[in-house]
Amino acid sequence: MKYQIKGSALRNIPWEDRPEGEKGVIWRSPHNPIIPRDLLPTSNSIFNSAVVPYEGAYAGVFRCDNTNREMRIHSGRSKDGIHWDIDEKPITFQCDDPEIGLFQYAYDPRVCFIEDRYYVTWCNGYHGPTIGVAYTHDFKTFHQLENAFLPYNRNGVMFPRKINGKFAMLSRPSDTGHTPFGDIFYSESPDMVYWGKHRHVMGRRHAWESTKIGAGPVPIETSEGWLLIYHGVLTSCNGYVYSFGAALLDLDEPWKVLARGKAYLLSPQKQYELMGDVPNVTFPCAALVDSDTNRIAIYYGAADTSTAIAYGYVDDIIDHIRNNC
Ligand code: BMA
Repeated sequence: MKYQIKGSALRNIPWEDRPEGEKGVIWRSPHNPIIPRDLLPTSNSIFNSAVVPYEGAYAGVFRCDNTNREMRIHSGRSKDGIHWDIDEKPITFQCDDPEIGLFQYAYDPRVCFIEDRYYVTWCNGYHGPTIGVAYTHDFKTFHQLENAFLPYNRNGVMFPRKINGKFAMLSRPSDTGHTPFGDIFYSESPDMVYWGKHRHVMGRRHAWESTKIGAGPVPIETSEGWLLIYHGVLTSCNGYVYSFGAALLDLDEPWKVLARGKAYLLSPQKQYELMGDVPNVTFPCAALVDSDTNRIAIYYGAADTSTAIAYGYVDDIIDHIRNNC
């Protein structure tokens, strides 16, 4: 291994070796999609979801749009990170303030362990989309906090530790619609209530991300900087195409981009990515890493319909970023 990952060993990380003939930096599971759209009796689709190691196994928060086509997030558990038990009922948040607790919709969750608890951030309906925040210790009771930002915002992704003594989050200011623009920003908070010191991190640059970008999984701390996997969108004559790529951010000042891959890591190419409720979407929201082997398993939503997984090595992704700047 060339590079160090800061974090724990994860011996039971989901893994399948690179299939013969596979040329990409990362590769898909041949068993994709690992979570089918109809896993729940009332699910129209299960995608753009977040998983974390939990008590020797895995837990997660899943975007399950229901057969009313309402967007909800559900808690789930898994022994192996592949086969999931997802609660049939959506998460109901405990919240002291009825103004914040008034639920409209929830989608695209991320989960981040910091210090002693798991923080969940998601796209929360509050007079338009903004970043909802909650924490849980057990994936049963979820305590909702203040929304992090004013509407309109999406893709709120926390860093897994305080940076310079403050909680830190990436986000992507947006609009009420499908947002034909979008750069990634950094904000910090002393208390998970008040967010400020906003910094521009990066905007659109390469062809595959020429319309907008948004942070994906929780950034991974490495000896080379924060590894950020992010989605990028291009507008084709047929609509949006969602791929994902990677960048390295400075460890102490994460709004400074050290390097950014020119080519995507993965783009919609398989049937389950090309066809579904929204065609041509690969949308990563979580990654598991094993600091002993530098293996990474990336979870991504496929065509706004099902959930898929891709594997690789963090070292190869870092080399891809640097060799392809
Ligand atoms: C974005 C979000 C994502 C979705 C994507 C493609 O704006 O709504 O949840 O995957 O569009 O439809």
